Amino acid sequence: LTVLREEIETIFTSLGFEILQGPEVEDDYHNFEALNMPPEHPARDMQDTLYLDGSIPTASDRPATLLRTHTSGIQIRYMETHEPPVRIIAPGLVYRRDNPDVTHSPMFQQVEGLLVGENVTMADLKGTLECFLRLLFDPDTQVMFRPSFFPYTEPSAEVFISCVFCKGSGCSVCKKTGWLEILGSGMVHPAVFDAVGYDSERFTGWAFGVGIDRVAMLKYRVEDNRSFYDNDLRLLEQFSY
Ligand code: 2U9
Repeated sequence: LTVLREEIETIFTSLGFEILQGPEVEDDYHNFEALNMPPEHPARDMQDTLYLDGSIPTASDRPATLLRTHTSGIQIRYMETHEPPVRIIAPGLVYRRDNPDVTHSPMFQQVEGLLVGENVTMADLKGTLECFLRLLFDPDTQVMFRPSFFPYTEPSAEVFISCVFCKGSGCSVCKKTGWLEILGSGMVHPAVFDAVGYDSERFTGWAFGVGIDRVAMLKYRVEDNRSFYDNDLRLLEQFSY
C-alpha cells in the first residue's frame, strides 16, 4: 500500500499537484457538513461512521468528533485558507463501520484529488484521470465514465477501466462485463464552494476519490485485502521498498 501510494503521489506531483495530509480524527463540519451532507444525511448514521468520545451526531451541546470516513476534510481546510487555483491530492487512512471480509475493511487507504480554477471543465477531469490510470496500469487501458451520485459533486461519475485480467473480453473478476470500477469523481458541488467562501459563479473544479487497497488488489493480484494488514513477510518481501 505504501509502494502504491507513493507511485500515485509521484504521478500527481509530476502533473503539478501538491500532496497534503490532515487529521484522522475529524470534526463533523469538515467530514460532512462542508461537503453538502446535512445532519439527516444517511452517511452520517452511527451504523456507518465511527464516532468518538461517545459523541453522537444528534447531541447539539458539542460538535461530534469522529474517525474520518474520507480524506475530504483536508481539501476543505486547504480551501478555507487558500484562494484558487488549487491542485492538491490528499492521501491517508480512512475509517468506516464495516465488518472485515475479503473486500471490506474498517480501515483503508484513500487518495483524493481536487483541482479548482476558472474555466475548469469535466473534460479536464476526464483527461487527467485517463492519463493517471494509463500511467498506473497498462498504457493501453480503456477508461469509461458512467453517471453516478455523490453529495459533494454534481455531475458525478464512476470510473471504470478495462479489466486488468481479461483485457475486456470478460472473466470472473469483472463478472463478464469487461470493466472494473476503480474510482469515483465529479465536478465539485457549488454548495462546497459556498461553505469555504469561494465564488461558485466564478470558479469550477473537479474531484476524485480512490480506495487504494482495492487498486492494490487488482494491480498486484492480491485476493484478500486483509493480507495488507497481516504483516506476513512472505507477502511483504515480494515488494521492494
Ligand atoms: C472536496 C470535494 C469533493 C471526492 C470524491 C469520490 C467521488 C468517491 C470513493 C472511492 C472509493 C470513496 O474510497 S472509496 O470508498 N470516493 O467515489 N470521492 S468524488 O470528492 C470531493 C472531495 C473533496 C472538497
